[in-house]
Amino acid sequence: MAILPIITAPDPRLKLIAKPVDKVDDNLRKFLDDMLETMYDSEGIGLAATQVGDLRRVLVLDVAQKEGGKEPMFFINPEITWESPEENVYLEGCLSLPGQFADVVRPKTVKVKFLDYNGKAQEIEADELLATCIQHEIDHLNGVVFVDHISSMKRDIIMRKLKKEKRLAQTS
Ligand code: GNR
Ligand code: NI
Repeated sequence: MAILPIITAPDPRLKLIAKPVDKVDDNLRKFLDDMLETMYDSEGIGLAATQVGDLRRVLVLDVAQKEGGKEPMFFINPEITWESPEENVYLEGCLSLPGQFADVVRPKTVKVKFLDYNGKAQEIEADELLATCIQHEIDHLNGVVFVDHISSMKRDIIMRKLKKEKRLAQTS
């Protein structure tokens, strides 16, 4: 197991489009285990491969984390097959935009098909926080971050803060 460095914005690698995985093998499972360890270490509830500089279409989630017991979930080649017309607003954050938060509107419920940790095809219906988190992570695989869903004025304020923080971190 290993903790992987997380890429923070602005960084061109966060805009890359991930490529589908063609085989679920031990090499991929080792990477998924490392992603999960990285996510827990950073106290996140989700992590997409894009955030650790890898272009495979995989993500890990654990939205139960805050209530105690661990409930890791692994999604390989996830695809949203249905979105509810009903929407929901969540105050979102992102490990790649540290310290930044904004309200994001998304479909409240989605159906997602994917391959699981063993390479078996699955389809689930996700609601509320799980639905928000899955959509946030699939966005990462498509080079999209949560601030791409908010007004350009709010996005500019957040991106300016992140650029300034990076500049300060480099020159200190
Ligand atoms: O840890 C995270 N919390 C979170 C809160 C609300 C909506 C989405 C998220 S995902 C985020 C971890 C992360 O950046 N995943 O890409
Ligand atoms: Ni994120």
